[in-house]
Amino acid sequence: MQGTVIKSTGSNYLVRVDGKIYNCKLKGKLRLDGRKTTNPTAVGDLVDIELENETDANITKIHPRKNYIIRKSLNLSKQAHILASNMDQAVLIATLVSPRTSLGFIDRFLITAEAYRIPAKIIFNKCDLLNEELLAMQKHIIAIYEKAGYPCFSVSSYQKDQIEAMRAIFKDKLTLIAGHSGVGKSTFINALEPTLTIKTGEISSAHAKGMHTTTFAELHPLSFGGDIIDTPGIKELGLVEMKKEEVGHYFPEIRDRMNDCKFNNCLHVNEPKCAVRDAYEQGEIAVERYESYLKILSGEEMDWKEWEIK
Ligand SMILES: Nc1nc2c(ncn2[C@@H]2O[C@H](COP(=O)(O)OP(=O)(O)OP(=O)(O)O)[C@@H](O)[C@H]2O)c(=O)[nH]1
Ligand SMILES: [Mg+2]
Ligand SMILES: [Zn+2]
Repeated sequence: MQGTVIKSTGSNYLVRVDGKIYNCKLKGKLRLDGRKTTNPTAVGDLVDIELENETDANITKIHPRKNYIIRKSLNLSKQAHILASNMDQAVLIATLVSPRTSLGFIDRFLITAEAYRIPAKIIFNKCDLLNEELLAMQKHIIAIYEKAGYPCFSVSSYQKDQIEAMRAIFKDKLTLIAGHSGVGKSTFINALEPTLTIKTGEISSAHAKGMHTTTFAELHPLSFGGDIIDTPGIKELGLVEMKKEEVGHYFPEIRDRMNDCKFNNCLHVNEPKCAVRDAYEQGEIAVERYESYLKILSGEEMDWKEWEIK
């Protein structure tokens, strides 16, 4: 039988086959690219299972992954943790307040998604908490990312009609939901699919940060079609190691223009006849994004090696 891994907690895996869920163990030692992983099987994996009884089974095969995101374990550098696999898209839940998501974090998320070739979207949540000034700021931020080619949305997870309008984005897709702890990932998913009752948490009043309520990634079915993966809050996103010439490839608005630069090794800083600088000076590329690009190019952001590409 073939199924989908919907949750992995250490040595146990939940595998869904036609809506029925089996408690599974992994047979033998399956490895990823000859390298040890803390979880050889991850949420989103397509696997073959052999039944032991009505409720238990063994995973005997992991099918090749369309894509996956690896998170290097912080203490054991050789160990890797696969966060999720086989995604159709990745959606970042961001908030301007309670907690605040920085533009740098959004950029690192988008670069990661570009590196994995996973289409990305951004949903700004908790818009019910925004005053006029913050609403104007959000409008400005949304314009930055839409100009770069990323679809952006503004919602409150407490507004039923707004969340219902979001369903079209998720229909028939396998979506990874990511974002800081406390931005409302689980709350949003519960609102999107009211049959779900995922545990949600409070925001600490002292620091306006989340409490890391969700501790394991879990795939939830959507009754209108598709699946959604809720993940634990991410504090920081490390960047993949990349050469200077590669950085521009992970910014769609730079990637789309770099073939028109005079020099094919153009880094779009101060080279003559640079199509990217020209576009930037014409206002076609957002100042914030270009500055973010320069920052990463200069190596300021290059220390983050927690995440890796596949
Ligand atoms: N005002 C407001 N509060 C919200 C909204 N969405 C979520 N919250 C609140 O934010 C808090 C955190 O929500 P969660 O859904 O647990 O956040 P999370 O992103 O899943 O957090 P982790 O599981 O820790 O990563 C809860 O108290 C929610 O009620 C919203 O749109 N507006
Ligand atoms: Mg959560
Ligand atoms: Zn250039």
